[in-house]
Amino acid sequence: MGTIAKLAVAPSGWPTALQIEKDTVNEAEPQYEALPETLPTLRGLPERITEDARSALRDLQTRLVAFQLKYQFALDQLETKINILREEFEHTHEYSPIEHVRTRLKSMDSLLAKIERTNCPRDLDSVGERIRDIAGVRITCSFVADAYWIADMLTSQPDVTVAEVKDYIVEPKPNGYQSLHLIVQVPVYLSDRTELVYVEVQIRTIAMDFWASLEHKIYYKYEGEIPAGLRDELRQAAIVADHLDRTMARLHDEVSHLDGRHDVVRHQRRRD
Ligand code: 0O2
Repeated sequence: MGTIAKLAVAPSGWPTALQIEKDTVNEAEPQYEALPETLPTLRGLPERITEDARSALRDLQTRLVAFQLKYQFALDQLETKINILREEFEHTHEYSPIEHVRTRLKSMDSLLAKIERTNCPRDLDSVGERIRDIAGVRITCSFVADAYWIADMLTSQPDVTVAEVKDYIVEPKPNGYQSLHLIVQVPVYLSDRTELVYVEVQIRTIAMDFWASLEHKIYYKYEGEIPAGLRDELRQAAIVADHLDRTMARLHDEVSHLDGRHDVVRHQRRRD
């Protein structure tokens, strides 16, 4: 399947924690489905549509695909950067702070919903400037310290510009959500120009990711109106996940004292 066809059917959301088990660990290959019958196409238009209207629609379709493509290219670039960091680190230290990497392009439905919700003007320039999570990368790591370390390694690269940081690890959302969110811009070099493209990078531990995946499902199941009892249980579960992260980090640090290799890694991290 060519890139354009793949883009048109990119999945609407992030893979869930349950799907992660099926994926190959440490591989960042997005999954695409077969081309659906419902894909917007010019073939189904009624005969009476004028040639001018057809040509306008064709032009719109070309511009929309080009718009999506640049986000796919930005994702490809970030994925490559992350894979290089992971492979180089594994080679040097026989250890990687990066457990899983997932990417997604926002589906057209959720993009249109967000345009509506945020009263964004309906031209592609405004959408590209205001809606900054059309392309998303989610990185899962073992320990909280790794999340910051990965963020530092990525954002210290000269062609990655940080536009926004939301640290829901230091300040979790009231519902218990924890994650480190970065909005970065990366240059995409096209045949006749260079475009700076926004990508949302979410970095979180496996425990935070497990919680967020389940909460996301529950949120959609109840269409945003989660019953109070369930909300309380989710908050409790977030506290348990946080406790697990702290315990695992402490145990890891304790064991690291017995393991010179990890000592070097931790020491370097602190120094950086
Ligand atoms: P999806 O399907 O994951 O892409 P907004 O982007 O407008 O919704 P904001 O304030 O601009 O929100 O950005 P923020 O807070 O950084 O959140 C963006 C993304 O973070 C969300 O994208 C979710 O992926 C994730 N997220 C934020 N808060 C929560 C939460 O309480 N629970 C869970 N499970 N995920 C959260 P989308 O577009 O909502 O969804």
